[in-house]
Amino acid sequence: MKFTYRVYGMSDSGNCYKVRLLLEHLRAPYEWVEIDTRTGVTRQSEFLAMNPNGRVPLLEWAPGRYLAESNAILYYLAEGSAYWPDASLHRAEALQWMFFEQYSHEPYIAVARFICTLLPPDHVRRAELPRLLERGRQALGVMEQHLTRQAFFAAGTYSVADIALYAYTHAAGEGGFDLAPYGAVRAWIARVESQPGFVPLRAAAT
Ligand SMILES: N[C@@H](CCC(=O)N[C@@H](CS)C(=O)NCC(=O)O)C(=O)O
Repeated sequence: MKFTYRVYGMSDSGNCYKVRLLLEHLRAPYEWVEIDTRTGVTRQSEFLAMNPNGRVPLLEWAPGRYLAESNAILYYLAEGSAYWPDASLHRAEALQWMFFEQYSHEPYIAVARFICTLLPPDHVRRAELPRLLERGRQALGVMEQHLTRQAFFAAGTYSVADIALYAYTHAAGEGGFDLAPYGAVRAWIARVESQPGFVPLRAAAT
């Protein structure tokens, strides 16, 4: 019998949502194991045995075999599907935007959202917000520039690069970002949300 993918993830996390969104697009069966990272469970030995880096999402792709890092999981699941481009240059473009997401986008937009939504209003980490907002706006500006010329991030067609960037961009308002000045980004968000199999961030996990 074929093994059903098991995803260890936190429903409210954009990194975990990326994996769920792709699995829904692919209509692939999967089991979702809800992990509340705030309890410290990802830093306990049982979880560290599965992912020594102590983070979700984590994909169990075969019994006892695990893959971490949201964008690596996207690549693994998308290969051979319409969500991973065919041409090598287009695959490289997808990777370019997935690395951009992890280095120039997620560390600012996701972290601002984390501080605003999960930490108490008087938390000392609020002091980080001005810098996070400045850097996050730079990332949104780069996306805006690209999206004024192309409908999607790699090869002009919807791919895992869009899934990786959509996860935290559409929720940027929760981190204090105003998307109003980014018209091309907002139009792209609407295009992503009209893709077959799309599910919103807060849909009940299966
Ligand atoms: N680069 C990783 C980031 C994963 C990550 O930071 N996960 C957070 C939830 S969004 C987490 O597990 N935090 C728990 C912890 O750091 O203890 C990815 O893209 O998967």
